[in-house]
Amino acid sequence: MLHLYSDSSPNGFKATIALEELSLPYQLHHVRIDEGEHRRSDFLALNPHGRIPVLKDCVCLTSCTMCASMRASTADQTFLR
Ligand SMILES: N[C@@H](CCC(=O)N[C@@H](CS)C(=O)NCC(=O)O)C(=O)O
Repeated sequence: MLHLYSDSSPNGFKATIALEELSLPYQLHHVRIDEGEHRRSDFLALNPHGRIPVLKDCVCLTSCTMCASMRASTADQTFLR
């Protein structure tokens, strides 16, 4: 199960759209930027830059590389079937 930490924002939507389009199962953890939750220590442990989106255990620095990684991952799965 993938864990996405995100909020309603352009970069956040990139990640949720990619997950939905690729039919990947995930759990969404809402990080409320307006309430400063992206500056809390538990979130900074996931991303020291304090930016969403974060896909836990994915070494992706931006939402674009995150989406590319998801796509590559599903392509591999399709290839293995
Ligand atoms: N290059 C990063 C940018 C991420 C980014 O700037 N996210 C914004 C929301 S769209 C954010 O977390 N802003 C909070 C802040 O800068 O304090 C990506 O594409 O993921």
